[in-house]
Amino acid sequence: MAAPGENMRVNADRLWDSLMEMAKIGPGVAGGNNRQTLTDADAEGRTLFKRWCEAAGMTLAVDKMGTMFATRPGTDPDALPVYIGSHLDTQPTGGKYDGVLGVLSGLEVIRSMNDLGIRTKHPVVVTNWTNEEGARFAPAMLASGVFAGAIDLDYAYSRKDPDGKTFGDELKRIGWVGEEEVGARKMHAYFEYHIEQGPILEAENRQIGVVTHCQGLWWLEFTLTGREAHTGSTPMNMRVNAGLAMARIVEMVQTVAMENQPGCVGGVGQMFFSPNSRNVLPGKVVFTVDIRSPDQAKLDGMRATIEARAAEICAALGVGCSVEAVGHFDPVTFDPDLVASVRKAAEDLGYRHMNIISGAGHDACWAAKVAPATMIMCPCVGGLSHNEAEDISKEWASGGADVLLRAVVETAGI
Ligand code: HGY
Ligand code: MN
Ligand code: MN
Ligand code: MN
Repeated sequence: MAAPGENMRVNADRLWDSLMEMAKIGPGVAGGNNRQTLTDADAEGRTLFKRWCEAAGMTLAVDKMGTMFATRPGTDPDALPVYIGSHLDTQPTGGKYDGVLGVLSGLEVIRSMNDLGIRTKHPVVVTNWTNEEGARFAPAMLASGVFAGAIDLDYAYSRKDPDGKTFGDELKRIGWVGEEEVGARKMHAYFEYHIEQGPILEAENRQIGVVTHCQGLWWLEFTLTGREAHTGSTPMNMRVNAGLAMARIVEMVQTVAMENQPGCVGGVGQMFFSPNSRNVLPGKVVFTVDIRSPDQAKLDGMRATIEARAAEICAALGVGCSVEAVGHFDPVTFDPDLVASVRKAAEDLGYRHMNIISGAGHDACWAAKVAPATMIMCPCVGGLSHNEAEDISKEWASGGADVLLRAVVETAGI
């Protein structure tokens, strides 16, 4: 048995096989996955993960948000656990690795510690957070937000999907409402391993991203009120056109993000027209603006500018305008000691690495509010994610998991 610290690596083939096995559940239409939160496919993936965790000697607990915590005991039962977490839910046209890599690499760390005969002082817990994506129920990182005390449990249960189904009803329907109070657990440390979902690591030919920060975000849900009217017979000067207002706001968001370069992004990914008929001017348009920046002042400044300009655009068109912040967290600085343990592990393994700021949001962002937390990243092909063509190599996958194994063992202590 290799003692800890020598040739201590995960089993790359076993990790890859588990990723490919999980990818069979909730397949997409173009090689990726559609395993949206609280669907039957999500339930199937949870059951598979539970079976794998129990086979690795872990015991499972579930909290009232359905988050799964699989525990491997430590030699000191009083020591706070070291957590490894991410998510098994996917976008509707998601890839096979976003979130899943982090959960199954956590399982692989346990499997590898079993193989290597490593007994850590602190227990180690592998976590599958419910509804990280926020695609079906906004906001993203919902369960970890409740865990961190930033989001109210009842509010989370009330969130509705586009079909009007509530989070609470769907969680009950799939049979994954746990007993545990959300946030009752205390963490010694939290690690999340994730694909970069951007182009930097691949472009810089680095295998490991040492994640020092994560940018903050606002999700602003706009509801515009126009007047339903015939698209053919209504004169142009008589229209109260919510669709036109929406188009001008989308363009304005792009302008504001570009005015705030470097380091800001903004865009719109979801919109609903009502009545959504080809020859009826919309009476109501609902859409979500997603803006992000690692700079707190720029992030909040963009929000203020966008809301002010949107009000002007709507006033000029006689369109009603209301906006609700349905998602938010401030820019995150990860724990310097844990960041150093990730960097040291990459150096000991001889993996090319670099510091990086996470462009995407993660459950680690909420975990960092209640415990020392950090992240590890690997490249993804072309920086592409939230696309069924999302792709990584087996080497990239296991390289980050090797770093995770070493950083967790160092932090959990022997
Ligand atoms: O929105 C995000 O950044 C994450 O992918 N849910
Ligand atoms: Mn993710
Ligand atoms: Mn995602
Ligand atoms: Mn804030």
